[in-house]
Amino acid sequence: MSETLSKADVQKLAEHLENCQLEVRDTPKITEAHPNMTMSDAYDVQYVIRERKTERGERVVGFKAGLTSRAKMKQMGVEVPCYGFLCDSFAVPDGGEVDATSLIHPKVEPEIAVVLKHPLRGPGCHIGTVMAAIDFVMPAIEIIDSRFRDFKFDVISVVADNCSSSKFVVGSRCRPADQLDLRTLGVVMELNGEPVAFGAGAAVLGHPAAAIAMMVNMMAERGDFMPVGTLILTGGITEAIAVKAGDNVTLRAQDIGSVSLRFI
Ligand code: OOG
Ligand code: MG
Repeated sequence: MSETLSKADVQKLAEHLENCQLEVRDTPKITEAHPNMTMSDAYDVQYVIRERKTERGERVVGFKAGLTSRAKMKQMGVEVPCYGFLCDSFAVPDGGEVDATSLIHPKVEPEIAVVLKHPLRGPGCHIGTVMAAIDFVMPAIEIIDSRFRDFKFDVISVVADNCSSSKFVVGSRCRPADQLDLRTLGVVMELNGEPVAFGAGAAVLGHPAAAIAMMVNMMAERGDFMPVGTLILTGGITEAIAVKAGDNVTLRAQDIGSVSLRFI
């Protein structure tokens, strides 16, 4: 798909969306003002946001898949999976605190995360290559915070907005992938001690490694790849749950331990 936005418009939209994140304010979805924007334009905007962050000294430590489960697609009304980047500044320590006033309207989602021991490059990346490249698997809670008003967007807007990326926390019990069945690996997410979301790895495109292969092949279209040591969030297994100051969130994952955080 070719681009319809000028370089100046891409820069302007990237600056606008990143400022909404930094200044904790929402915005109407950007396709309202740019109805002809393409997916390629949207990734151009996302990559400029990435450049803006790295130019300020942030490090890209990983990538995330978005909208890879039916539950997420249904909740957001968007049926197309997408990917975004994760910076070191997004990381929250396990058991740590997140200041709810630093976010617009945060939601949490249970995810399976992996770290790579080999680089992954498309095209032609498949589950087998991905499994061979995984060093270990960890439970993760992703905190998403769309910059769009009322969390309402289309796929073009959400890709430009780095797929709502905001914060993430990963567990510290690292298990090699060959000791786990990522399809049947179960997760229970608790909000203030109440179980609120349940699922298993297969909810993510049938197998979390399939989501990674898909991302790698999409990245290849832009000449991008995943280096050794990349952290990957494979996508929300269940619908995302809204949170506010005072909430405690714990994810209990089968065989790979638990991870938690608190909103203050
Ligand atoms: C888009 C990001 C989706 C996931 O895991 O599906 C995502 C959104 O729902 O705001 O991170
Ligand atoms: Mg997610």
